[in-house]
Amino acid sequence: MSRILLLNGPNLNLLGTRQPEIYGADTLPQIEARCAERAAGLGFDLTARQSNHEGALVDAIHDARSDCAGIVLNAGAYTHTSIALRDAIASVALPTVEVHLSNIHARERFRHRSHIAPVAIGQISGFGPLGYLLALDALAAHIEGATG
Ligand code: DHK
Repeated sequence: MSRILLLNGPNLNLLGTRQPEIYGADTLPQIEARCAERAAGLGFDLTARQSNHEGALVDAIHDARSDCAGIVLNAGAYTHTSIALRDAIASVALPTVEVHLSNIHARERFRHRSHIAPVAIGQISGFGPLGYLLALDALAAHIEGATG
């Protein structure tokens, strides 16, 4: 079975207690479990990883080359700052869907720019944890379309 990497960046390990008025009440393990179920329904295995460290996220993206058909990425604040993550996505050339729990375009100006968006196949922002499931649906459809 093909595999998808679900990769979450800094501070997303604190979901559930972190600013719930912005990021919701669900914990990351709960979101990951729902994503694993959704992926299985779509015919994919899921690897879920989280790191607060930019280099570890780059390494996870590189590792995905060996066994993943695509990536769902919430890079957290690195979305707005990290050319290294953008280059990693471009380098592995795996279809990547960018996800944000909050609507980054309705928030502070510094969150409006994403370095990931130009190398992603699309961006889902503002739908809370549902966004991860929408991203899996979109990625699976893309992969199936790409492979025929
Ligand atoms: C998560 C973060 O940690 C922020 O730094 C981003 C994103 C938004 C989210 O909405 O999931 O700006």
